[in-house]
Amino acid sequence: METKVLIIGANGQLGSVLTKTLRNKFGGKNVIASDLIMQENSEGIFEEIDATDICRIQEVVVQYSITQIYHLAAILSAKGEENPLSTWEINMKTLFNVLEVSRKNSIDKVFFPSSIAVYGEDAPLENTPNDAYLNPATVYGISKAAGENWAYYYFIKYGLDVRSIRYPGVIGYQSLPGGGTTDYAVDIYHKAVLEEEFSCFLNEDTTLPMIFMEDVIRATIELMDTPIENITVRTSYNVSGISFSPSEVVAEIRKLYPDFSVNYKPDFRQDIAARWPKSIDDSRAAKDWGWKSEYTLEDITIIMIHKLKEQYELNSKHLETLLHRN
Ligand code: AKB
Repeated sequence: METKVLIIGANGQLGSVLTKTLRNKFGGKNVIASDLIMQENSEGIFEEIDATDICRIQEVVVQYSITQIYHLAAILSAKGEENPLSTWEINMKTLFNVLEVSRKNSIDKVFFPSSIAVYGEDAPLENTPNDAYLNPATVYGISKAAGENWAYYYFIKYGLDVRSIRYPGVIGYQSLPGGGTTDYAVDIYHKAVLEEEFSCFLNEDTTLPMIFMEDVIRATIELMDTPIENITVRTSYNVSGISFSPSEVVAEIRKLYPDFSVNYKPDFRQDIAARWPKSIDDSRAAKDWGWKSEYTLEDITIIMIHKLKEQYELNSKHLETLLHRN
């Protein structure tokens, strides 16, 4: 049977890039992007879906004879703390809806992203093992830890092939993150290219696990392509890219922008970051499906600066053309 993919949360930081990759892989007509609203520049097949509405998910799944679902919609760590109960409600309800529709429609494979946010102070925070104790301190982390267990439950009880990765902070030039504790690591590159001062909401020495967009997309596809018998982790796989602190990324950026200026104003996100791992042991992913990250901080910095410069120059040329059109 032909693979037909539904992406829920396709407008997001990862969703927008993953949608393009999956369209290249499976063909445009076989990948249905969805989110709360359709964006003006949206390309390809798009359906508006509020994932808290199970009937709407069911409708789209039947309409397109969907065989795989990527459920990327969630409220992230920092934003989630503004309203813990509604974050829990949204993150869990959307997951249950996806799991239930998938079970009832015999969906082949489901992808559910988890996060390094599932860990807390009781795990070793250096080289954190896949099966370390989980005591998350944010509602986002609690919802991801619970989600991992529900993924496991649906696999054991119903044989639903749910696969998951604990994403580190994702860095990419293609899209912007929103509401996360690791968002600074994208914003900082935008400020550098715009030659503006950067105000960092974390302390300069706060080391966190991060991953480049190209790596995280490849990890997701590799996991989804892995033969079912090789998958031994049914909660979620640790996947590591690189680890760095704000001061380390600043040092890299200053190799290209020596005058780049930064001030540190740690806020509530510092307390979240302080309880997260500094580095991740991803040996289970390496063993089961050959995972290996390909980008260093130096690589990421060079690519981010180059691509963002290109984008800002293109945008200002486009603006000039628009201004002088009449
Ligand atoms: C966040 O900062 O909340 C996310 C994550 C690490 O899951 N980027």
